[in-house]
Amino acid sequence: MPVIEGALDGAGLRVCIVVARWNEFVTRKLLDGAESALQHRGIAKDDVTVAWVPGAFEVPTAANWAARSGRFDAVICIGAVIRGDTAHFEYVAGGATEGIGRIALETGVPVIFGVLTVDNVEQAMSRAGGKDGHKGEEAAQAAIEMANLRRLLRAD
Ligand code: INI
Repeated sequence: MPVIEGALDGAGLRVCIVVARWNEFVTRKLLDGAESALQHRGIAKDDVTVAWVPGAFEVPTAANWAARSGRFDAVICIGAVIRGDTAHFEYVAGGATEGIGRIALETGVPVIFGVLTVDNVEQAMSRAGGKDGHKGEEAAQAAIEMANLRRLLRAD
């Protein structure tokens, strides 16, 4: 029975990171972790493109452009949606989540969900290199694994 996994070897892969400026004190930490993890796994700095967008709601738009460009083996989406007192959270978080998932399925390019959807700043910080890990690093690893798995599985 064949069992395959994407290797965590980034050599030769080209990655686009789309990052939201909203809550930049969190998203910059996630970006730093993602960039470090990509380099740690062998991706050259010149093979990583960073695209800033206003907020998480705009992340899928830019991710869609990047995924369809043919220039990247994976797209990493980074944002931080922090719950406030209004329904805005649900719309922004829901829009980003649905959009990112749809682009991945429609394009076949790995589009990785590195968007925090949390109740407060404390939860965000603990997931951006604090006690609950580093979602930026995790997103980078997921991107490499999926880009390599795609090469093993896809028909074209
Ligand atoms: N964008 C975020 O990335 N995080 C948030 O927490 C957030 N909140 O809370 O409103 C947020 N809103 C902006 C949104 O992403 C768009 O940039 C804006 O609505 C313009 O389309």
